[in-house]
Amino acid sequence: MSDKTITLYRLQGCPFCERVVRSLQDNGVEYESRFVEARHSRRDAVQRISGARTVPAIVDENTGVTMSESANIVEYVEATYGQRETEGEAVRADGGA
Ligand SMILES: N[C@@H](CCC(=O)N[C@@H](CS)C(=O)NCC(=O)O)C(=O)O
Repeated sequence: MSDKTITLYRLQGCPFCERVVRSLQDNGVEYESRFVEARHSRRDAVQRISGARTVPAIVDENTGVTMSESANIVEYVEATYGQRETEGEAVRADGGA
């Protein structure tokens, strides 16, 4: 669960972005999408936040983390917000208290 905003910079039809979307959804993480310019050269907003023009990129205000690269983002989301499933039952992060 997250209190502050996670922003996902993404592009319509981008398979790497969809992979991150799936990971956020699977882990019940709320996020805001920011769709970037299709033209690489016009992605100044992304470059300002991550240093690269590639999407996906996320900014997590909960942790202060900004990162690119879908595989790294998925790993980060699972490590930070991951929920385990045992015998078909979701294990709550707070232990069910
Ligand atoms: N290795 C990157 C690849 C991401 C990627 O190629 N994204 C495309 C959009 S689907 C992009 O932003 N291309 C422009 C660029 O590579 O600078 C990842 O897994 O996130």
